[in-house]
Amino acid sequence: MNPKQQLQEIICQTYGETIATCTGEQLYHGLLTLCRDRMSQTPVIEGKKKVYYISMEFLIGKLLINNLINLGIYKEIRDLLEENGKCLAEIEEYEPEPSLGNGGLGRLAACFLDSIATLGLPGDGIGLNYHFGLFKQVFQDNLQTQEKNEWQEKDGWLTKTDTTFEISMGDKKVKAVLYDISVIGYKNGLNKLHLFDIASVDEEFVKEGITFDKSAVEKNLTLFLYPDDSDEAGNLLRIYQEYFLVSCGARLILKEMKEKGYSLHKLHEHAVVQINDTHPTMVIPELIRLLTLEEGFSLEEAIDVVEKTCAYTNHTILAEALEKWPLKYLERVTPQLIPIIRVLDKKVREKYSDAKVQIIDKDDRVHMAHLDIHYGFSVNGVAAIHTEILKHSELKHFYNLYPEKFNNKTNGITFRRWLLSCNRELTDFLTETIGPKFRQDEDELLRLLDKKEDPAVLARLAGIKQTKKNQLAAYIRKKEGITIPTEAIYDIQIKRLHEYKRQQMNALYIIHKYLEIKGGNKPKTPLVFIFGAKAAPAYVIAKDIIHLILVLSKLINEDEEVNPYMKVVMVENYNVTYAEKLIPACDLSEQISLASKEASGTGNMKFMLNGAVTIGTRDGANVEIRELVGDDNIYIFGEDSQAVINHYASKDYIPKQYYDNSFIIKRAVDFIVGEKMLSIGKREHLERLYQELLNKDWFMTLLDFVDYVRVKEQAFADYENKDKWRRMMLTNIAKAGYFSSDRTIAEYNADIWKLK
Ligand code: 26Q
Repeated sequence: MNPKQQLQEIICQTYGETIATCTGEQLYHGLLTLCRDRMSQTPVIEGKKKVYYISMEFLIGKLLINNLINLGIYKEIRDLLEENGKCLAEIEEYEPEPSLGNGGLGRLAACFLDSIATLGLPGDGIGLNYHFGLFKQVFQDNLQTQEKNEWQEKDGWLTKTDTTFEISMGDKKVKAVLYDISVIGYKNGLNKLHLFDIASVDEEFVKEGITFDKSAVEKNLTLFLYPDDSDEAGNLLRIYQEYFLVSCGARLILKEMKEKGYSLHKLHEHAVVQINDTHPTMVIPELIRLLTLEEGFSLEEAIDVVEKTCAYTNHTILAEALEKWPLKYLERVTPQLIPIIRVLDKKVREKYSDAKVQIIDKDDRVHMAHLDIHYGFSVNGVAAIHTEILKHSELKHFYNLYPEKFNNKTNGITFRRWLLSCNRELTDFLTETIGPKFRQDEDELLRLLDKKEDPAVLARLAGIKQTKKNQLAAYIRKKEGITIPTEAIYDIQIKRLHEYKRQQMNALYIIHKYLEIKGGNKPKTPLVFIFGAKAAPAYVIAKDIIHLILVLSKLINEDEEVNPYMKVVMVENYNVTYAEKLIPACDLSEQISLASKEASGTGNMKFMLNGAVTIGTRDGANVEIRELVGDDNIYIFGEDSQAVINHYASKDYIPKQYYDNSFIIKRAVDFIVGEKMLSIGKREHLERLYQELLNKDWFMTLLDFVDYVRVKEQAFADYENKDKWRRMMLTNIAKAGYFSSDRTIAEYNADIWKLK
């Protein structure tokens, strides 16, 4: 049956309605039924070797439109709905967004699942089924507060399986239950995202906001995803979650291997476990434990097989994000792993005397990354510069031991979600202009370069950007109650709030601009500055920065003298769904992390693909974007990573000196604690931030600020040259093919997984 007829039948049978008469919610559920039915008839991807992508996070976003696209029935369904006066975008509003990730690392895992299936490779995700996921952000009095995020539906994508395991953690025992979400490749077969839960989970356990008794693991284990800076009390719970994930994952892998009739002695020929940052590192000792204890392996052989099966991806060089768990915590949560970790540590000590490469350090902390590097066969960074920093700086002692293990896999994004789904207008235009092949072969985008001097093509690109800005402005008016002009430059910074990402530098620029306008220096085209960012609940300075931006937004948007020329919006509860609306509307993409600190970034790639021009530092994948588009099609500023690394080494960066020596820095920084700000904002937060910038500024905002202002002014000036800007847009889109996660996954497969 064709999909149109099938949907009509589903709606008629379940609701006794037609497509024209049924409600949006009924249509949503009808479409769910349609997709699930078609997916259940899609063949599972098979092969003699399979990758297990094990991760604490899978930030998958809404699935309806993505699944329609990958099933190859999107256009038919959209047309049918339109014929009946319905709109898919409105129907999508009924779908809750699963919030199973913090940010980049989780979203990358989701893009990878899409690409693995699209390339027809056998590969499943293994993660946790957090009931309330990452918190929902709510602004109150210009401050972030946190609430639980209820995303699970009675009738949704998640299906309960009958796979269960008993998991022991110290004196606690829980029953694990497996839930699955089907992952369908673009016009290809089916893989799975396996999400483990506990049978005894108790949703009623949550009190105010997101507070709950952290000790009752049998009830709370899968309630929340831990935000990226845990407080003391949360550390143990985080370790319980990590161990639960890996123990379930390891059992599932061994179970599947046995079901397929493979010998576990050849595990590495049939399975590869990709460890997404150090969070699932305990899968290594857990696999060794299960193989020795339950499968009769000798310890030597178990270690040998596991070492050949596990591969590790590093996503960060921030010291505070590298997991080092106190041995005494692990003793409480996973006493059964301690003897194994000790053996693994001892074997390293027998071979290498260097204290820097030991697994257990002198303070009895277990360095999870060290475990991965010694007992995995591959270590990869996520962008060229990041891998170079790992090899020659952060992990250089390991690189000296195992140069052959190190490799780079520059991140990518799935074009199905970040182009086909979020930017229909651009997709249709590209199809018209360069043909449909770019959907499966990203290099085809290069053909757009032939049209660089074609005024009609350039005008169409500008027209599409305008359409997306109009749509975004309407959405922001509805969601945030803020009106932004549509004939304006949209400057957007959306990512987790972290000092190293330097939202505070962007905020200082906004102050600068505000004061310039007050002084009569008005921009030709109005400027709209948009932010979206969640701060980890315990990250004080990050929350102060949110306060700064929200107060600026109030002050500026209400100032009649200035608001015709600029507006500032911080969207509430930024998530994947919001990103899909913001990215296509962007003119200037803010990628301004302190050089050396952003491992890769993936938002930068999404913006580029949608025709935004980047303003950024020479950090992460910005470096590769710059190489691809050339200096004329990107705005680069600030000191490079080597200079930054040198500043840290010689401890010679003193922010106060920059403040004292620059009028524009001093003027902007002082404004934070000036009368105007204090009349709206809270002194405690603004003063703390002011002091931080002046006396610490660990991520060197003031170091790069003057150059940032210079380059940003240049970008805004260039925007006035319509042809020039449009050609930059076109070049960015055309060169974005390299950042398809299909390319990234093909490289993982060729160099690490070797599935076929
Ligand atoms: C660690 C310990 C305890 C609790 C939480 C954590 C924790 C959780 C999440 C530590 C780190 C994260 C997330 C890291 C992350 O998202 N990294 C980003 O990964 C992207 C994909 O590779 C890169 O593009 C980004 O540059 C990188 O910041």
